Amino acid sequence: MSQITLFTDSRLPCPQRLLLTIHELGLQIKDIREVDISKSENKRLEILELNPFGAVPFIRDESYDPPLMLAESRAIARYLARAYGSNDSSVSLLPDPNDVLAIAKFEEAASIELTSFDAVANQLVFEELFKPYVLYRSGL
Ligand SMILES: N[C@@H](CCC(=O)N[C@@H](CS)C(=O)NCC(=O)O)C(=O)O
Repeated sequence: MSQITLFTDSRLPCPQRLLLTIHELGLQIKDIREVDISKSENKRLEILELNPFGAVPFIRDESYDPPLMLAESRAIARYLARAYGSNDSSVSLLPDPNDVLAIAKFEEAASIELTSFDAVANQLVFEELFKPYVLYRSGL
């Protein structure tokens, strides 16, 4: 069991990106705190004190003193893979740190995901799924 608290709204794309990593690592999260974005819980003072960006996901890892506070789903995913994943490069989620070619291809894929895929897919999911859901819930 890790010493990690995950602050998330599990319905949303950035948190799901991280949940996928957690699932792939088989990592046990000590505490999962759901922060309901549709109720603006991410803008509450106690959340802003932990993450001034007021966005999810973010983590607190109490394996350290002081605890590590980390935001940004991709940064958290890479941290978890490095800190809690296997060192065996045949199963690791990250490239072998000594293999420059593997690192180059990993960085290429990561950049494509960020700039070409997510830039479009995130907007599409918001317009097609999240916005109608919020409008439906508010009776509009
Ligand atoms: N680039 C960040 C973005 C975090 C982010 O924008 N999260 C969204 C959910 S997908 C959020 O919390 N939006 C509410 C807000 O920013 O007010 C990541 O990958 O974690």
